[in-house]
Amino acid sequence: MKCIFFFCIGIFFIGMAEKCYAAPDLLVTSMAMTPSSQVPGGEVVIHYRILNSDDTSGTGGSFDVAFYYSTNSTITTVDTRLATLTIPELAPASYYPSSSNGQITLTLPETALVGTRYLGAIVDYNNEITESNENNNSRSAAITVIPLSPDLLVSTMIITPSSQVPGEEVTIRYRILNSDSSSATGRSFDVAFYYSTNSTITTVDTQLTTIIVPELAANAYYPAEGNGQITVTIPETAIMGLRYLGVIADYNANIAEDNENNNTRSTAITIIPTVSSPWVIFTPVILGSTQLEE
Ligand SMILES: [Ca+2]
Ligand SMILES: [Ca+2]
Ligand SMILES: [Ca+2]
Ligand SMILES: [Ca+2]
Repeated sequence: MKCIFFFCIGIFFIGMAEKCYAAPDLLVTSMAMTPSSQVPGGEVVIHYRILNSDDTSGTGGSFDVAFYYSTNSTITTVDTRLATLTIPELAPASYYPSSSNGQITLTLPETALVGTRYLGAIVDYNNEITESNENNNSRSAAITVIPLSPDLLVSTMIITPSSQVPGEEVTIRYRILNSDSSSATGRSFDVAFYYSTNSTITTVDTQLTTIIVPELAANAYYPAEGNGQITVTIPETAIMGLRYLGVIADYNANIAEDNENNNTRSTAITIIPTVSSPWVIFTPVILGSTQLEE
């Protein structure tokens, strides 16, 4: 009997508390994204909608919603926060935006792991609004994180002069392109320059020099403006006639690409004999030095 009494008293006070303590209740009613798969560092548009579901209490002021990247579907404030938005005061039983979904563009972390991951929102993440229910404020949706797939090309290769003797220098003007429209390279990579007896350049040709190219965004060139320029020396052993200099982007295969078979470019160069006989050049020098010694 005593127990029933206290139970009834308890119910009475809970009922009183609910009546006296009217409060808003914020929810995220919509959380969708386009595209549904994206590479690390890529952009995703979130379509969201926020509701104050309480029939009688407004929020009394603006509040914030935060958007997160998470490796699981439960979004908490320890997940990776990507953006925040301030939402204006919401009247009882009203939505933001009032008539359709809102949109916000998020950038996936560069470190996002390939596979099924989650983007989510927490309304009033910093708890500025006291609500009748604080445990229904988050919502998440799955996204497939896909691997980066840049495509490197050598878009320009010009040699000056177009003929040279063995052991002398030529200037190569070059330009490197990441031709993929959505994937950055994610890191720097190496480009090598070669001498070859034929127009097909491979890593077994004679490597002349290498350069490091910084990370390239989607559809980005290196250099960003104009051509790069590098000086190389024709091997002393180069054979007279039509030979080739070439470039291989990512020659040491550090970047996984959509197409690994379009990374080379070559340009012909004519290897010419030394203009004058060594005797003509060196004989006076030898004579001169001999005379000085006397
Ligand atoms: Ca709530
Ligand atoms: Ca709250
Ligand atoms: Ca390529
Ligand atoms: Ca590659």
